Amino acid sequence: MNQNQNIHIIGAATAFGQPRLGVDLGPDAIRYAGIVQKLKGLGMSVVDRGNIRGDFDIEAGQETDLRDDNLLNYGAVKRFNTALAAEVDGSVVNGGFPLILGGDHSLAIGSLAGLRKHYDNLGVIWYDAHGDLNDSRTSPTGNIHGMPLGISCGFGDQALVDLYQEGQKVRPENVVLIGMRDLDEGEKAYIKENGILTFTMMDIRMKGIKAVMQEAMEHLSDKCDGIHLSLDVDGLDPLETPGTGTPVAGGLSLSETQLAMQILNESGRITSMDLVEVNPLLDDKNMTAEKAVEIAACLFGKKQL
Ligand code: B3U
Ligand code: MN
Ligand code: MN
Repeated sequence: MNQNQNIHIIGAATAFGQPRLGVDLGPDAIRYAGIVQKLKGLGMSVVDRGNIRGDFDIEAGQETDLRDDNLLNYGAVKRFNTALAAEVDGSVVNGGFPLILGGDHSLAIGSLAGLRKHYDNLGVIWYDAHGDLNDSRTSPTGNIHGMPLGISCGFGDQALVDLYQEGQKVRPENVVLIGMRDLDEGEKAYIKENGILTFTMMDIRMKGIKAVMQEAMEHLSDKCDGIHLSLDVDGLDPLETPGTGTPVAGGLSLSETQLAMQILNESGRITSMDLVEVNPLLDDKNMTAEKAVEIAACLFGKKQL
């Protein structure tokens, strides 16, 4: 990581991509857990650009382009992400490292759309229990937080695919999935058809997280002009990060995640990050937000003793 980099914290206070209230409080929970002080303590320059909310009341219920009822809160997700994309774009224009705090994972539609303006071959590391590769036909829930990576790869509702800038934002061959243990049938088919490099929890148990992260970076380093880390705290085991809406047992430990972040830091190649799905209303004494701060600190150079 470039030590001179100016971190721009962007609070993406959205819960529209899923049904559980409180994930929109995630950015503030992570602030209360001390993210700004922690990153400044590592010598980073940090600017908190506040929260994106968006003005959703005025047009609520007046969607004209929704032809599909398995895309819940469609209009709100679309408007929120358009605002977020502009903010992320502006951050990069101003020389920042966008650190987007969520909020549910539908926010990655906006962060990747904003980043697309600056990268022709953006790599994406998707650290998550889930693939988030559904579209409205394959989704078992209609929750858009299960779809952002598919949408960003150009698969799904056309207006969401075309959000902020027309077309695909990320090529599937530039994506690496890490921590997978809850994939829907349609997602498995999409991964296979597109040859997405995927590390399930079983792969991680067999190879170790160090080898997995090295393989991920080897896959992306030469061909990508930037690498975005999209980290869903449900990638970790729910014993570590209970404050999240769709916990799945058998996940990564905090120490594996610390090591993964250290390897990414040492690569010097990560150019932006989403840190998502922290829900303080489901948490135990804000411990999930505290873990989120620790994860970010390791990405920005904190070393274990
Ligand atoms: N794959 C399921 C569950 C899910 C996806 N992302 C989260 N949960 N967080 C779905 O709803 O698409
Ligand atoms: Mn996710
Ligand atoms: Mn997830």
